[in-house]
Amino acid sequence: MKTKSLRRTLSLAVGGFSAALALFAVNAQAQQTINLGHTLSDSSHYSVGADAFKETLERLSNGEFKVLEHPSGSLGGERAMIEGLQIGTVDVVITSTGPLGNFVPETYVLDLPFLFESYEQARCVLDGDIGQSLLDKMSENNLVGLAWSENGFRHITNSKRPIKTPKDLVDLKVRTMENKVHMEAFEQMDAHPTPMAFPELFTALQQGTVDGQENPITVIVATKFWEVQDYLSLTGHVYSPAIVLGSPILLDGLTDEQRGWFFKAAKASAAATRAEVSRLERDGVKLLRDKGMEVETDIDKAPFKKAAEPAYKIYTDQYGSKMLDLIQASDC
Ligand code: EAX
Repeated sequence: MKTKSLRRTLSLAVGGFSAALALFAVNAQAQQTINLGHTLSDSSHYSVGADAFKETLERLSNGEFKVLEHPSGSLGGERAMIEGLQIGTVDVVITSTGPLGNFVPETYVLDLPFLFESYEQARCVLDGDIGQSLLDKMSENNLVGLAWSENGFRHITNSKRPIKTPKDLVDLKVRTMENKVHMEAFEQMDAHPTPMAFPELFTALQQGTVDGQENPITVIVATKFWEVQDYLSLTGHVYSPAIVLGSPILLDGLTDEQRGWFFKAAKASAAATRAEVSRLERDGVKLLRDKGMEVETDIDKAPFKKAAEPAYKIYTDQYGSKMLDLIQASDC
């Protein structure tokens, strides 16, 4: 009798233990870590967006997904991270369109200089049918376009001289993104465009491998470029979108509900990033002046636009004018 009850207690205990183990296994299996990468510092507008992505996805999924943020290019430059999405070594990336045209040529249109005149116009186009059709193109190229986010209007910095007209760019070594439309535009302005991944840029400026670079106020602030660049010219020569991209290897394996959480998290990320871009557009220039940069605000954009014009023909000769016409004819 005694033995029997002992056996029963034991078997209950064992049963309870395996139930607990099974539950643990379910939890362990159900909680999936999502690796999110971007190239900017943990104080940047991308990090604000990454935090919003994390908060939203973890909340909507009730902890089923846990997001691990990898800022500062710790997973590589933007081109390398996009490749990572395609082979499944990275799950989510916040990136500029810099290297994106190499994967999805339709996005080159967005890199044309002076395409957009204001944040309102750019956001309106990206939030409408045109932006959606470009996001849809991602899936034809082994990527998932989750949401358009924002980097900002790009301006030129350098260590040599104030830039007021395209002539001031002659013979200046300017780092550009690994993007042929950008390179073409700088070539037309008689600068020496030097394509380079972002994580290499600070050192290249420091060592004088290049004299200058171009990026939005957001990036100039987040990367402390004042430490290696004396002059900033508010050329606003191109609007630089950002995009939240997902890995098809991850997303194709999820349920519709789970995928929906990723899209919502990306939208929340984009909204938070855009708000931070707007804040830095208000406060950033003063901060950069306080840090010692000489800022040229009074830039006549007409000669820059003229100098960039051939880039449009080179683009349309290769990719046609359909996308460009659509953007220029939009109500935005
Ligand atoms: O996406 O490469 C660049 O200059 C980008 O603007 C930067 O990585 C943020």
